Amino acid sequence: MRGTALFNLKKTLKRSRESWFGKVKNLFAGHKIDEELWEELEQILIAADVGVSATCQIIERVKERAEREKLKDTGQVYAAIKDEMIAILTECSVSDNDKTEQNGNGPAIVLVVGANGVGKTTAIAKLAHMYKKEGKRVILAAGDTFRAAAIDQLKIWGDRLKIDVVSHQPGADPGAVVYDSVRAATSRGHDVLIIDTAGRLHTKSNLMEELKKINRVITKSGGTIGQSLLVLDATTGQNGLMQAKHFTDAVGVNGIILTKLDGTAKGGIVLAICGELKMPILYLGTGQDLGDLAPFDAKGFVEALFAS
Ligand SMILES: Nc1nc2c(ncn2[C@@H]2O[C@H](COP(=O)(O)OP(=O)(O)OP(=O)(O)O)[C@@H](O)[C@H]2O)c(=O)[nH]1
Ligand SMILES: [Mg+2]
Repeated sequence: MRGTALFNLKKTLKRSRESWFGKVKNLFAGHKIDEELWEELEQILIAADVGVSATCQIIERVKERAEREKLKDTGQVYAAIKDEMIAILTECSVSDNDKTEQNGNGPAIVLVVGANGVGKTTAIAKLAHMYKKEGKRVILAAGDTFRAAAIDQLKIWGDRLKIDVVSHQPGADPGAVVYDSVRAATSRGHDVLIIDTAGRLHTKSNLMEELKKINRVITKSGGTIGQSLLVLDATTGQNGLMQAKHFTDAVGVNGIILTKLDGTAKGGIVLAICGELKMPILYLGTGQDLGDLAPFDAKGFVEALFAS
């Protein structure tokens, strides 16, 4: 991970480190390796939002390794905890997380879904900014037609970034917006099309049906989804994991953007996502500005979580 990115992540994870992960280091200072140590470690990890599944996985793996390698020194066990966390995060990550290669003549399509208020529209602006800096021609689709303000919000980002936004009137069929955006992106030769979607409709089942329909419309209009990204808000902790299942069933999510990591002491949620959802985290949202999006890197993340 590059120097500044690591520095920003260290800053972002300050609260998680001070509240929880710093305690792991203290726990090992002057403690012998016994059952009490494992129990205290378990309590800290659960409180840090690591989740039951990932916590058990970490402890089992470290215990096994401590026995196999006959580790006596608590410093070695402490290092093993970090190694196993990196291993868990690496196992659920993907080596090639850039699926924004174009599809024939059409654009690479990125569909962004998630519950209301988690940070979808902001994440779309950040992604658009990132792709633009890479020299890609980006276009946005205002697929959240449920709230008039949602369309305006995306248009404001479009103006700021000097990027086209395809939109219809509030209350219009999102499928029609998506259809037009795929056609527009194809005929105007855009490289990447990013589609915003609603986070809330009258009922949850309406929302899931709408997302399924958007999926079908993309195929009908000649496009293929490169990435379906689920946005989760780190401050909602374990509740976010419950939401994930509905979205996964509706659109077959292939990666996660975890936002608002700067606003929580529960950075451990990253391990819970990997442990329970087995889905790769592709980006971290670390603030409200355009540059506050960090590509996820397992080693850099764990280093920042335990940094002194
Ligand atoms: N601190 C912080 N705030 C964020 C981050 N990402 C988004 N936000 C803020 O969260 C709020 C909601 O963000 P939106 O992007 O509007 O969320 P959304 O998912 O599009 O919301 P709906 O369209 O209502 O479903 C805004 O005030 C954003 O500035 C982040 O990484 N860090
Ligand atoms: Mg939005």
